[in-house]
Amino acid sequence: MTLDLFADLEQDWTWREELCPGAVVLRRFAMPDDTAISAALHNVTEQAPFRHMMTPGGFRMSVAMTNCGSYGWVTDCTGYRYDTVDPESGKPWPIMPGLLLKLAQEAAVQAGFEGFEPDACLINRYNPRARLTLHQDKDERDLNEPIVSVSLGLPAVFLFGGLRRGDKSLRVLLSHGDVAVWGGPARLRYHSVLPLKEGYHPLTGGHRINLTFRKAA
Ligand code: MD6
Ligand code: FE
Repeated sequence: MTLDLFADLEQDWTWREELCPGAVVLRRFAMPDDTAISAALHNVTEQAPFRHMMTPGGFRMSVAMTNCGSYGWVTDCTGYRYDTVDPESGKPWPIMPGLLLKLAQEAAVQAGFEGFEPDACLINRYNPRARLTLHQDKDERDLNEPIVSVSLGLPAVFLFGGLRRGDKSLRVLLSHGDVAVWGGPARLRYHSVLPLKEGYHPLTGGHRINLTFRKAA
């Protein structure tokens, strides 16, 4: 009797929410590893600190960013690109920690995308009021590959739109440990993150951290 009770409880630690064909949120999927993920991220940001990049239009991004993996996403006055080198240091981006790679691959499989081999992990850090304006992710070479997005720390409202800029969007609250995976028919959907509300989270303090794993090259 007791054993059955535990078996039921153990199935409730993560659950899935389909947003639309090709997009799913695996709720709390990253939570069991959160402290180890945080330690791995500190190691990365010691080598490649967070910085506020400039958009091609000349605006300083409110979200601070860095990368790990063979390729890093960068923006400057010349445009957006993936680069093997951190422009701040002139050195390759830090290696993608094995724990992060494994997490991204397990999430991709759970979402129905087999054989995902990410070579880029963009790390976003949100302070209160930081936000991400409406965009599509289309700088990757093979748009058949999904994106795996891990949220840590303070929650944020994610707006998940359609294939055209003006399409109506879905409001999704992304909380600590949630992993969103999208690809296939959802891969080019517009999306944005609303300004972060102030708060405190035991793991990240006053921040939200988001990791997006992609196959860039
Ligand atoms: C964020 N994420 O959640 C920003 N893009 O901080 C993204 O822009 C994003 O979460 C593509 C796929 C998943 C994402
Ligand atoms: Fe995006």
